[in-house]
Amino acid sequence: MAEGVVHVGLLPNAGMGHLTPFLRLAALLLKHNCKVTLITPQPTVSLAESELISRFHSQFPQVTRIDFHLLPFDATSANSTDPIFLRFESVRRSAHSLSPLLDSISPPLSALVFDLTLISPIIPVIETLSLPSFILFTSSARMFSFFSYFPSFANVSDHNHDSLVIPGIPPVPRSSIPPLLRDPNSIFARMFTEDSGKLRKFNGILINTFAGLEAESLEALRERKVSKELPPVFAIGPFEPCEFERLKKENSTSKWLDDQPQGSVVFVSFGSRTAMRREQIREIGDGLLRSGCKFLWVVKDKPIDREEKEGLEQVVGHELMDKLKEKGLVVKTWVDQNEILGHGAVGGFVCHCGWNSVIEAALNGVKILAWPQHGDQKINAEVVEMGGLGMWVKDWGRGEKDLVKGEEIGKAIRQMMNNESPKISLFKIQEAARKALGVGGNCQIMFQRLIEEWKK
Ligand code: BUP
Repeated sequence: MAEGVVHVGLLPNAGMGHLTPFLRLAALLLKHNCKVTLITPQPTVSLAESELISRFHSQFPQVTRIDFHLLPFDATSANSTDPIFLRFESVRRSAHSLSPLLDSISPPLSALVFDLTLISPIIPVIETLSLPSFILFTSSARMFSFFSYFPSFANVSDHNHDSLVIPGIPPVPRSSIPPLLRDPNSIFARMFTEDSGKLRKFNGILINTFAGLEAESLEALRERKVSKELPPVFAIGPFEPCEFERLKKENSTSKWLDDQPQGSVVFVSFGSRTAMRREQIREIGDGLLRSGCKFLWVVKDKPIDREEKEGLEQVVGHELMDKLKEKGLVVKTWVDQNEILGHGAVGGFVCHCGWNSVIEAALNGVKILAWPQHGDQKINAEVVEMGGLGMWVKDWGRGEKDLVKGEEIGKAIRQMMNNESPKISLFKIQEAARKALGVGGNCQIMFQRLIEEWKK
């Protein structure tokens, strides 16, 4: 390796929402002339992950690929049926075996960037190897503030107030707290409790965000209002989607979109891990018809693509499906979301507020109707609403069993598509995103700072 070249190891955890930003970061590091080694837990949970990893390595053969084979894991001991959480737990329990693997990498790593779900188990590894280490936090800066301030909340379930106060940022309403935090035995709550007080052990935190969307949270973090003990936070976003993510032409939806009028289509997707109940799926179908808009709707019936067995007609229902076909495009396969959001025919996005999706909407200047489902999504939906990227009907999905009726869905979609929400300031956000990415923009500045640090 040429002298002074930085070698970065990237260690994502399971799920497209975690893998995708790591691969985008890898592409950015290559652009900045770094050497990259990608360490991926194997086997992957979903087909989408293994296909994306293959496409990534075909485009970037210079990236060293290391498969991290997980140790046997008894899932019955983990108190969850969610395949992604189970994989998080399995990777955590295998993490100690990373020491010899990382130690054998040649030339040695200048730094390791790892997933936020691996905080506690990675500490003994980086301490043994004296390896500079950085967390890639795959959610918003607001969610990071909540996570890092978490040790200061005595006990979330005992908290009587309507909201949790975090210094420097607007309070987080109780209703936005990830529901799994109320079950102290859940994998999610255990990770949160075990990990959130240990951030000072690392050299820095990387977040895929930008000041045009999250100025207040970033300032509070920079000025150490949230916590005095935090390592430096690098806002290195927005990450741009890359060429290796593109699907083959025959899987593209752009042919259908090309025939639709400018800004007329609402895109509906709830991300890679949210499978809705059949009843709710059918209400969404009804809502789309009532909205009077054209639509492109990605239906998911199972949390993991390998388990999707039934066809669209069975999931949505034959009669409804016939009506839907006249007005829109309904699919049950992986789509090129970024191509869709970048198409001029798309005028709005009914979105679960997975953080990658929020950033992609901001980059493409597409307004959001937020319909958060679980995890960090309500906190991200607050960012969408406060930042002027979209609107949020907060009553939806309050009780996890609540059914949102088609009539309400249709009405909210119409409101969003007709720009009836005065707070939306799309153009400003898209401009700020472009500025952050441009020459001399914040993204470049942050990368230069990081690379200088890694060269030390
Ligand atoms: Br579904 C789907 N095509 O069909 P998020 C998703 N995506 O390109 P999530 C597609 O997957 P977490 C599809 O563009 C985004 O980059 C989408 O990540 C892409 O949500 C990514 O938005 C999904 O963060 O993950 O999948 O719910 O729970 O980790 O937020």
